[in-house]
Amino acid sequence: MRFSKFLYKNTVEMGEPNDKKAYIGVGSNLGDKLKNCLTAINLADKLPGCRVERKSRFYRTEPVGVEGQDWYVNAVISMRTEIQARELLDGLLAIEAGIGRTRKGRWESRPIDLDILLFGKDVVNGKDLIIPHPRMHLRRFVLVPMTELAPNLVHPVLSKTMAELLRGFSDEGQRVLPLMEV
Ligand code: A4P
Ligand code: MG
Repeated sequence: MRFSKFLYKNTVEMGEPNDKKAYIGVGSNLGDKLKNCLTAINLADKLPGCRVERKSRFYRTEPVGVEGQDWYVNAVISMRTEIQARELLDGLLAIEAGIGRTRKGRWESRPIDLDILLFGKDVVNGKDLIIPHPRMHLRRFVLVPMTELAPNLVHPVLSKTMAELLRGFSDEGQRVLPLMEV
């Protein structure tokens, strides 16, 4: 019995290189925010080689790092994906453009923002792509939904679980409230 379990585990691991679990941060603070998020999640599920597995609740979140912006709607989804992180980023950028996002300035209000938070245990430090997302551990609007989905998941650089990263984090200036309508 023990032996067959061992064999099974190895078989699963051998099949994994092309199939990673990615976590994507979804956010909107312009237009019909919830609808924009739902549309983006639907389209992410249709990207070639990608399947959305789970989604967190939606949250109303205080804008972080910007003055005078409307509150955001934020969520996190997990997906299984057979494509490379770079291809996934291109797919997410195309979804953002399709929902009407244009880029004028950094951290401007946007109908949709899709960030790759984690891509398996990969650590990427490219010019256009950094994984884990370099600010995810500083943001309650990411850590609250991440902890809801995967409290024991370990951040591959900081070596702390999502629940540990969230613990003791003050909500001052970073309020995150469940969106009751969903
Ligand atoms: N890029 C590099 N790494 C990644 C990654 N892991 N995932 C590059 C996605 N993109 C990544 O992003 C600029 C470029 O970052 C991309 O073209 C890609 O090549 P962007 O989405 O155009 O710009 P941005 O979102 O304005 O900048 P950035 O730095 O991604 O901002 P953040 O960190 O996403 O912060 N407050 C609340 N409550 N909720 C929010 O969702 N979001 C922001 C934006 C600020 N405050 C917020 C929220
Ligand atoms: Mg972004």
